Amino acid sequence: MEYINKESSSLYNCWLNYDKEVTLSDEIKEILKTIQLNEEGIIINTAVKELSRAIKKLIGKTPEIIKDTMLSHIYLGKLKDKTIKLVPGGFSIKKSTLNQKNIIEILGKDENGILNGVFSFIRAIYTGSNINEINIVDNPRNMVRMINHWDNMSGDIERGYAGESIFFKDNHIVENKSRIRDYARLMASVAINGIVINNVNVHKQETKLITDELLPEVKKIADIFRAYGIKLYLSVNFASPMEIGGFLTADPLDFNVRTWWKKTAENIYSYIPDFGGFLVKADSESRPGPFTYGRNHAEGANMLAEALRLFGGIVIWRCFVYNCKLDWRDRSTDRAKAAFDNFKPLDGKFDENVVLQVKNGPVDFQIREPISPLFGALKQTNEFMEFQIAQEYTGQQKHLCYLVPMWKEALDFDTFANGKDSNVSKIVDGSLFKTKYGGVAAVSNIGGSECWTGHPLAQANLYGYGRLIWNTFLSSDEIAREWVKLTFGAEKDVEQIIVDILLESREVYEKYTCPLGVGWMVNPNHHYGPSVEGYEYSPWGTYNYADYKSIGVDRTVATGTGYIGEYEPTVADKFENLATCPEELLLFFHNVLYSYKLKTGKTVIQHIYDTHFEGVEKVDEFINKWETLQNKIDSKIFDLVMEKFQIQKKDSREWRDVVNTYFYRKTGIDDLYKRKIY
Ligand code: GCW
Repeated sequence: MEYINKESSSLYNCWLNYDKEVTLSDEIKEILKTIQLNEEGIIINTAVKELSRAIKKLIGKTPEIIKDTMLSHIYLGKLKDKTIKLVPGGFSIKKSTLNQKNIIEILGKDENGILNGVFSFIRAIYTGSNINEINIVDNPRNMVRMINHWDNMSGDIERGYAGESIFFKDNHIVENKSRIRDYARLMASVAINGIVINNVNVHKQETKLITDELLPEVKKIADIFRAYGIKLYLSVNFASPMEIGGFLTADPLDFNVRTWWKKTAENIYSYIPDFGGFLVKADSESRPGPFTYGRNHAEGANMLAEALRLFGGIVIWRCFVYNCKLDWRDRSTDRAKAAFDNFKPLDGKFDENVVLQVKNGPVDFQIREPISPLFGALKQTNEFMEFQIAQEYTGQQKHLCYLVPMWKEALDFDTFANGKDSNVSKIVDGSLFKTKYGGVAAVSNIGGSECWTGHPLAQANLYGYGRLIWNTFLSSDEIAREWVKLTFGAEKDVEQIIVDILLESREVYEKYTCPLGVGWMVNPNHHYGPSVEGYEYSPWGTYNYADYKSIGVDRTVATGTGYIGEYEPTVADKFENLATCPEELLLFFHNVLYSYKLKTGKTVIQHIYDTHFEGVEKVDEFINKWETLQNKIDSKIFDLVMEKFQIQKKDSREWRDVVNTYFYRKTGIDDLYKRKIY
């Protein structure tokens, strides 16, 4: 891993970069000199440390920490006032007076709440809020706010685009854990409270993470996380009883197998008393699972749930289950249907401490997908949303793609599962169907690169993810603005330029890549760069059914795969009907002629040509705008972003040319404007 001089690197400090000019009134400066604290606790200690660290930068002096004071001060503690409603992790911040002195109270529902309150207070200062009138009550929307790492013990990260793992190296857990501490701090600052440290594809070495050989080191990571209010979780191999337990079976109904899991859980909790639980990918992409024994997913998950229940742990069972060998010539088969087909019949069959984790779209983290129909279809099962912060299909942290708008769209989507206003956020937070666990998880985009995310602007996705799942009512614009202010400072024109670029970036990426929701036009396996017919599991022809006349996957009930029928009727009708189908998803749901007219009056083929030209022009615009920031922002960030933009410039042209040429040759239809198509 790279050596990093942390204090001086704005790349490394991300949005916790406190070396910025902030104007504070004398009154506030006076308050910041003293912290009053009457409680003890591991997380409270962290809160005090974090607050002191920021204050030192703000007033050039470490605050005094005392039990009792008649002076102006910040008060840190748990909320006692019953009139304010806080949920776990929630907090209130208020300026008031006591004995004629000014005070600011940061009060948490619990220790986590105090830490969240402290980070929120620091954020308020650095984003230029009026601290003289601060008065906040803030509760999380989702109780579980997770990050999933796809880190392997070799040090590689599956779909990692920002360097090597910060947890593992050469099949060991890293010895120097200071970077892990810095990471926990970053995550706690956006209220993440759960982290899975290893890949859902659990290989031989990672299978041992739940054994005495590796648990002493895993414990050290859990200890670091705990101080930041974060629980550690592990991905486990369903076949562990065979791989490390010496069994000949992993059958979930086998008594000895169940006992083995119980003992294993007990042992884990002896090292990590607040261990979060297991994340499981089973019977998917060649991972072992209950199917081998003729058992279903509920039987598999419930076995693990039974082992964890006594200790308060949960099983997070992924729904990314599909048969990658499907024959695409049979038009009734459809990968998009797989999660629903596997899990809908099991609704209500899972134990109380099992959560199903569902990817936002039915296929796989494409730049544009409809919501997975499992949101709404499962009515008696805990359900987490799974997003991907890592940009596997969205430019791999070489291209800029601010993903918050996409996540917001998914969370805001109305499923009509319980009548109108049954939006996805109400399902994943547990409120719509009164399920016990609510939460959101996302695949991490960090690694050992100095700026953590490879592309410095991809930090906005990491930050934005945390902020959005805490408060799903925040807009993409508000989140972008906060991040820019915290990272670059409060200069108005800098803020506007960067916010504009971020907000446009997803559509720009979409323009020069996959049109109208068709998806999958990437190179097989590594998923970077254009290949119109590149779907790796489709040896029988293109995934998107493009021929010389038409393009798109017919997923209608009337003539296609029937996938649309998995939605509630109100939603299904909208998608089924060409006139009401949202056009950005047209080719996800329908196969249409190239001459089909869109609402803009353009034909589909002309839309493809135009958007590909426009996308590339937009990248050039981004570069021009970015150039105006030279000498106005940190030069290392400026240079690194410029370097990435140059890659995006070159590669967006490749996308444009490959896609446009493909369709020009396939259809023989000229571009209306006779632009050069290679
Ligand atoms: O998107 C696919 C990825 C795999 C990944 C899988 C999953 C971890 O290409 O690399 O495996 O999804 O989500 O399990």
